[in-house]
Amino acid sequence: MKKNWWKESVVYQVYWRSFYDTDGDGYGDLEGVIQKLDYIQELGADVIWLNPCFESPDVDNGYDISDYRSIMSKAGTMETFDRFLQEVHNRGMKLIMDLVVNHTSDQHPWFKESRSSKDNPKRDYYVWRREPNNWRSYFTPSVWEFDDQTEEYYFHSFAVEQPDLNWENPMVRQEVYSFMRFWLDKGIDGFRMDVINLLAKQAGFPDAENPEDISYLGNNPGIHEYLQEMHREVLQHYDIFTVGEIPFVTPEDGLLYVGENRRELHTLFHFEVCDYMIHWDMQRYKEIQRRWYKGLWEKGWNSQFLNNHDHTRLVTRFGNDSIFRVESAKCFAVLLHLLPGMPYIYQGEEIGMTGVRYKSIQEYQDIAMKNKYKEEVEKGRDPGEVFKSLVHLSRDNSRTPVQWDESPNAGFTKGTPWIKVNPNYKEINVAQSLADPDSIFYFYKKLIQLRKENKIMVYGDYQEVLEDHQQIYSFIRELDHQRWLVVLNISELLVQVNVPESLSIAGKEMLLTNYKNEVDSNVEWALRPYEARIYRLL
Ligand code: TEU
Repeated sequence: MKKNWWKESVVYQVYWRSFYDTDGDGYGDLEGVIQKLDYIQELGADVIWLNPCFESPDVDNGYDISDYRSIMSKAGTMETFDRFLQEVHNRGMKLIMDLVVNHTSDQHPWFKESRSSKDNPKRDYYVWRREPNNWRSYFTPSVWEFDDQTEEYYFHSFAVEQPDLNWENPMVRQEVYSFMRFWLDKGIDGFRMDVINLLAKQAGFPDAENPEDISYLGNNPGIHEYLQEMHREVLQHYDIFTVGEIPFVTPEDGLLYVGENRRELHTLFHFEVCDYMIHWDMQRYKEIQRRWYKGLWEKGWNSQFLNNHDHTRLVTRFGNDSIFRVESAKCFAVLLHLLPGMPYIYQGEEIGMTGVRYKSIQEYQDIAMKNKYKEEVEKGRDPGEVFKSLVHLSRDNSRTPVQWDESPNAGFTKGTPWIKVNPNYKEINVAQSLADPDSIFYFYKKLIQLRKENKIMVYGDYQEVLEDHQQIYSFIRELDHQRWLVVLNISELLVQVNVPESLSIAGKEMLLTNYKNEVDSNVEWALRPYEARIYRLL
């Protein structure tokens, strides 16, 4: 199997506005990330994924860009960015930025021109139609917004303030390639590409049978021609890494984006788990991993994640964020770092931060949640019911400020945080984690070190065992003459399993576990709640 630096990397995601605020405006900033780079380096991460920090009216937290060549003032200046990039490289780490080119902000000069008149040379930079169809967007009941100026509708896959670019227009593509080169020539190490398989639109925009299933937004004919052109014109000219955010795809579709002979992207995020699994579902998760391993292994590279800035923190959504918070956090860490693919750590995951429950919709900031709340209440649903139905998957669950210590606002800011700090910061914070040798932080550090020293975690074949077990997730990784066994009890139960001789762990070296001592049982596999173990069989 082809070896690449990025395949062997662990990525740490920095949602800078909630990371560390150095100027007291209540928003994290790039200076704050610079001041915490030693912390990220100590964890052992190789690559930093920075969420968008370009000029933006900030309607969707930076995913609505109005100038692709400048830094949002909340985040800092271009000088801060250049110093940040230098400091990342000085520590031997790499930086990937967020490429948001399916849409811009409606405040981008391109859109201001485009909506000004039908004859404007930039009219065709966006998607205009005289008649809407019945499609809905991620954030609104319709993808079409009527514009009084020219009495036509423009297309938006997300908020009305995020009009989609028309990728059929070669001028648009060249504009994008030009500013991609601008950042790559600065020395960044790649891109995380936002909803990159939404660029091509369905010809003729036919009405959908089920408008609620928005998969019509993505994976449409023409998308691979665009990405192969991007590869030809930009990506192949740099030693970089790319990961595409790619919803609505099967492993077969996914391989068309990341196949090593496709000359498109290196890796992808698929959303079969995060977009559809509300709570932990063992059999469903195993089945998804099985299909993607079979579909991609030795042909394309997958990613492993269970939370990010759009998806609720994993201990709250899939684990146990109260009595077994530490055990479940460590258990899922082993799962994500031992499964085939690149592991991503979302800021705060390494200390076991949890989701949040604010008391009212007014305390939430996320446009997706606020839009959905408004849409459902306008349909006449009970506001209280609607609110309750939205809190579990609200994106704000993972956007609360990083909890650095027990000081006011968890040491995140000397000002008023843009979003309320999770009230559990006195129990859960970085200072406490760094002071405790058995903390989740040091467990992640050990896992990452294990990966640096053992390529079996990167290139080892994967073979599941006990496929049908409801609580136990177990598999073998094998490379050359090495064989590792991973055993995870992903439940709150004490689980005892009689296993065949081939899986006997008697006398086998235990490489890592999240429990101090062995459980006293005469059954070979006896595992406590969220117990995780890695054995060297050969
Ligand atoms: O997210 C797209 C999005 O809506 C994700 O929540 C979803 O899980 C995924 O695409 C699969 O459907 C991206 C950004 O991550 C998000 O923060 C932005 O709001 C959005 O695009 C628009 O740029």
